Amino acid sequence: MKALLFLCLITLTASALMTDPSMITDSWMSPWQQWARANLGTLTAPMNGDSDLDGVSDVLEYALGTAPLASTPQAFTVTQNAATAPLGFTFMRNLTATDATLSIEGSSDLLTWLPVAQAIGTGAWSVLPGGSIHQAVDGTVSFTDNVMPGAGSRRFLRLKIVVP
Ligand SMILES: [Ca+2]
Repeated sequence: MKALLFLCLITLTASALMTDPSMITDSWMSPWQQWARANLGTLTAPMNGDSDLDGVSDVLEYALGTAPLASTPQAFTVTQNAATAPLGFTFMRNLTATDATLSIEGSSDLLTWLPVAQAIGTGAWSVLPGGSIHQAVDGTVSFTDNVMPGAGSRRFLRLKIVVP
């Protein structure tokens, strides 16, 4: 009799899970899915979507901690103290995006990109010999390249986000 009672409980629990999405606990979802459910109302939001049509993809909004349903006109602040000073930029890192890998890459021609700094999950930034980076406690990241712009040369930086 006790075994039969146990099986009935399992059946009821499974039935409740299939019909009530609120029964899905956060521990079953990836950090991206938790964020998407809380901010976009769905677990299946496409990462490359742009729910607020501000030009910042939803996965980038996730990694930067910006609101995906309210326009974020400028997610980055470019820093360059003088025309001959190294290029840099500042942005906010979402410290709860534990499944995101952030990579800063540099290029001189927009064709070949080389990594200059990377942070995986909540880990610290690893910086290749290509710049300096500082992350404040609130997640504000300030990166400064070490490539000095010269006459006729160009330098581009980008932030690449990878979420599994
Ligand atoms: Ca957006």
